[in-house]
Order: sequence, then C-alpha cells, then structure tokens
Amino acid sequence: MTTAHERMETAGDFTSREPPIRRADFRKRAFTVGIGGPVGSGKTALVLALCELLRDHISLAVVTNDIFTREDWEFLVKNKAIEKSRMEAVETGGCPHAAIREDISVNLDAVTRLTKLHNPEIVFVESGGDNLAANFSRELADFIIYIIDVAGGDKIPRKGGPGITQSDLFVINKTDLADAVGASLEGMKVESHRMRQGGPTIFAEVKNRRGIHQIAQHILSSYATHTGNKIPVSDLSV
Ligand SMILES: Nc1nc2c(ncn2[C@@H]2O[C@H](COP(=O)(O)OP(=O)(O)OP(=O)(O)O)[C@@H](O)[C@H]2O)c(=O)[nH]1
Ligand SMILES: [Mg+2]
Repeated sequence: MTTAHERMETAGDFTSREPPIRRADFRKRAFTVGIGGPVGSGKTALVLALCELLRDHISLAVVTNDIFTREDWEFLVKNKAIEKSRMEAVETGGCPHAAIREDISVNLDAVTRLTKLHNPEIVFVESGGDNLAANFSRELADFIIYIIDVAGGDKIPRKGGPGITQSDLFVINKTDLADAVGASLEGMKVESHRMRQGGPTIFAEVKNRRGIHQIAQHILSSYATHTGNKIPVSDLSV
C-alpha cells in the first residue's frame, strides 16, 4: 500500500481540475459519487438526506469509510437510508486519504461488489473525515462533492485545498450556525466563487433538509451526461 502523501504546490484550480474519466462500464461499477470533507461537516447526514430524496426514483448503494469504526454505516442502517444489504462499511485503519486517493482498491472492490449484487444506478462513497488535504481519485469517483460547515469559521473556503478548489460541487453546510459562530455567509460566497473560478457552490442545512434538492440536481445532471440516462428531476419530491 502506498503511504506517501502527495505534495501540492498550489491550492489548485477548478477549471483545470482533473476531468472525470469517460467510461462505459457502469454495469460493472455503477456511477460513483464521492462525498468528502472535514470531520463532522455533515457527510453522513448528506448521504442520508440524498437517499431519502432519491431512493424511490433510482436504485442506490452506499459505501462508508471510517478509520476504526463502522459508525457511519450503523447510523445509515439505523435511520433506514436504504436497504441494509445495499450499504457497506470500509474501515480504513489509517489516513482517510489513502482509501479514496492513493490506494483505492478497497473502495473500488466495495462499489463493484454492490454493483454486482444490486445493479444500482448510483453509489455514494463517503470518505473518512479529513483536514482539507484530501480529494477523491478520478479512478474512483465520477462526481466529487466536497462538504464543509460554517462552524469552523468563514475562513475555510479561502484556505483552499483540493476538495475546495477541485470538487465538482462544493457544499457549505450548517448555515443555521452562521450567526452563532459569527461567520459571514456573503464572505464565504465571494471567496468560494474566487477559489473555484465560479465552479458550483451550494449553501445547505442538511440536518433541516435545505439545499438537498439542488445537490441532487447536480448529481443527476452529471449522471445523465455520463450514462446517457435521464432521471426527470421534477418528479422528485423536495
Ligand atoms: N446545526 C446543524 N447540524 C448539522 C447539519 N448537518 C449535519 N449536522 C450535524 O453535524 C454532526 C456531524 O454530522 P455527520 O453527518 O456525522 O458528519 P460527517 O461529516 O459524516 O462526520 P465524520 O464522518 O465523522 O467525518 C451531526 O450531529 C449532525 O446532526 C446542519 O445543517 N446544521
Ligand atoms: Mg460520516
């Protein structure tokens, strides 16, 4: 297993980010949506909310990554996100970067296994919580979401990092906490726009199911582009 970390010379930029790989083997490994972000930013809450919104319209599966526990998987099972057999937990046993970027085999195996068993249209892969330095490998994720929360302060978008600058969709969660921590949402909007050269950013309150429909629209639009299958978004109940 590779343990060396890549050294990034710059924060990277959205327009020259690594493009998704054009592939035609979605029957072997379903369209894979990577969800990364700092510890506690709301990744599992987002997976649950997306499952609730999409599960009656599209066949889904989920892979969770935790360092030493299966806690996220247990949370999704407890909350009946989707059928238990459609969800797998990966215990990375170390740095979360490795399993989504440097040695992705354990995640690729899990997604391939779930695809064979259930033939899902979309598989969500939740990364272990990181520290702004991780982003998904394009060999694993066809669509990359990076989610932070406002509770860490409004400085986070300008700190950069590959998830912030190069994810296909950047989500700023827990806007309900902005006043409590004195975070300026307007400032975060301006800085995200600058750091991502206008790449999409969505403000959300995942816990209160705000912004989920918009996030789902981005996912389904990318799914349609890659697979040629359109799922009419207007059919989704918000
Ligand atoms: N106030 C508020 N809390 C939220 C929101 N979304 C999620 N949370 C809470 O934030 C906490 C962490 O959410 P998780 O979904 O577990 O975060 P995570 O990114 O999966 O965490 P790790 O997997 O441990 O890195 C939970 O207590 C959620 O209920 C939100 O929009 N507002
Ligand atoms: Mg989680």
